[in-house]
Amino acid sequence: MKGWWGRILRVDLSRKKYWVQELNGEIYKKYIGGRGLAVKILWDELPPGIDPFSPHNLLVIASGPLSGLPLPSSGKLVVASKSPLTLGYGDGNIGTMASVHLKKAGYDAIVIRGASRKPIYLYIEDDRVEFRDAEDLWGRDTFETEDKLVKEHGRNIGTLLIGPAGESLVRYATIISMKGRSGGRPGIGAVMGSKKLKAIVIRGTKNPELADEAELRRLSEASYKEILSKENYDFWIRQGTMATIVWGQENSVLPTMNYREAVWDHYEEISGDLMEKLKVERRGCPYCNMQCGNVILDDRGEKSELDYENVAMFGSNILLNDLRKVATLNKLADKLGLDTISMGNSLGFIMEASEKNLIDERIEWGDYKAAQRLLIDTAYRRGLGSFLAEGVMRMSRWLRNGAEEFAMHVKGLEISAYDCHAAPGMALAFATSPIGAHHKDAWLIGLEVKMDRFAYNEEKVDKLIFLQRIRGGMFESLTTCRLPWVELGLNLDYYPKMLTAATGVTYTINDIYEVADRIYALIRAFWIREHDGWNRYMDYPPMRWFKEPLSRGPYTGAKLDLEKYGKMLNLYYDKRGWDHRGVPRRSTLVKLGLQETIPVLEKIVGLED
Ligand code: PTT
Ligand code: SF4
Repeated sequence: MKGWWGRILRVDLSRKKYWVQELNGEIYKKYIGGRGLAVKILWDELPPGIDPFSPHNLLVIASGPLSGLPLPSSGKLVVASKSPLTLGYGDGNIGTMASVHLKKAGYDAIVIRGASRKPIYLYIEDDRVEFRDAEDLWGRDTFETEDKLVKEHGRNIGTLLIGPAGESLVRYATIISMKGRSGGRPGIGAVMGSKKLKAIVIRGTKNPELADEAELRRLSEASYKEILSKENYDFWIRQGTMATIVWGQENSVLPTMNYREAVWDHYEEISGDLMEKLKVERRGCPYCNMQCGNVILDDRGEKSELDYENVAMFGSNILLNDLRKVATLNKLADKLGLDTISMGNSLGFIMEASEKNLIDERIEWGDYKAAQRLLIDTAYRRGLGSFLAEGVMRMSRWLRNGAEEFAMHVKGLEISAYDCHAAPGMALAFATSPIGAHHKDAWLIGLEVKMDRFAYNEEKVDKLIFLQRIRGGMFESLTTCRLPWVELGLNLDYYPKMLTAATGVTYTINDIYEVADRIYALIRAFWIREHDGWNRYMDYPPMRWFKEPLSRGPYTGAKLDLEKYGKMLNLYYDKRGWDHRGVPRRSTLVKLGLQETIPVLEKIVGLED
């Protein structure tokens, strides 16, 4: 096999055993790698209905045939599990040297089962795997932990680790690497914590055999060069994702006051333009020549790496109009190992619950001190922080009295930073994202602002499926960063060509679409299997966007239309070959070669032809 190793490292933390599983080429052809490999393993091996915190849950660390190779922005990895936040399929994508070292160590993926009784970390060096004591690391933040591991093992390693939030099983704890890269929004860090696994350290020294090295080198040189030649390269290097603050304001999608509004008078105080003036450093993921990690000093003088989502969620969404203070909350989240989007969302939710007298404590909008305290208390599950650690869906069910209408999530995953009162297509993108409300699979809003904003039409559905195939299917299984294509317009044709040059298997873009559709249908089957009472309303965005119109900005009065949304959702299902309950049809499953799901789904929901 070329491009892939055909080897999965299997680790059992309960028995402190490991072994290597050899896989044949068929599974790789069908799923490519990354997310595809992860969902196939989770579907095949997880006992249905398990508690995500039980030792039976699996932690899958999966690379793809292009990740970790010297190709544009390839230093990425998928981390996946059954999510403790959503109880469905959960994954995240993290930029990390662990991607490069995993490839060099000779594995396509690591699959971890069981749980240790005491804190441990894994040290993997090619074929050698050690279970190391982590008592001294447990309780430390992610930055200290990284420092300690580097001191012990040297700089030439890749790390994946958790902070106090993962240890305390905060349902949206993430995995952190390289002091500030984060992955696994749906609580993949908490799964790692439930296994008492503080860190994974990888060092690899080998190179995989590639089908056509010369061609891959040629594609690599050409694509790196094309990236540098792009018109908006300089602006990207200056602002990265932070340019989205001004864009969000101009297009009325900037989440404001827990997604009550979509514009904010103080947006300039958290903008990319201001960030540029404060910038002290730029960072990024391995093998990237368009690095987008913009670092400023926070209000305590510490370096903090900003991205749009983090700033919008800790800025406009909670009405905190000071970029340095926002940077402090962001830095704390990285150190503690909390997802910034879910944390910012949970803060917005609790501020609104306080305003509506649904909780005893008074927490004002924009209260920086309270936000800081709550963030730390969440990571350690202290007092009200323990409530926030459950995420907005669970908090709202507990509070009742209308709280569910302003709990901004889909399927339990908090919405990322785009208001959708005036963006039905993006609302559908959030609602049908395979991990719950995340923009990663389809940032439809970028296209929707150039279309008829209020249309619920076929064009939007087609574009949504196209984006899901490319972003959620191709990039998540290759596994490389999608931003060279999304932000700078790198020619998409490079990717099937690189895939073919690496593996020797000929892939056209249509072959990749088919893999993507297979991955989507299998993830959907996983959700249906794991969720009692699956129904189409799990594919709906929060009620706030249907019921409470915007009261400010160019789209004052805008809200979503329930009936039109339902029709657009049906169209989406039809195009995917799913019935109007959101269940893949038998014929679709057969066409995609997912026969193994048929008896299971037949028994749970019954299948339509
Ligand atoms: C991603 C989500 C995002 S998406 C952001 S900012 W973004 C938040 N970043 C967080 C952070 O930082 N610290 C923290 N404690 N929590 C955070 N939560 C949020 O997590 C990220 C970049 C970005 S920055 C984006 S869009 C792109 N995402 C990609 C993706 O999903 N797939 C892919 N093939 N390429 C991508 N490229 C870009 O990567 P999740 P990262 Mg990420 C600090 O993790 O779970 O997928 O959620 O990994 O290495 O930090 O790179 O405006
Ligand atoms: Fe990482 Fe940004 Fe480069 Fe993507 S563009 S690989 S997120 S630094």
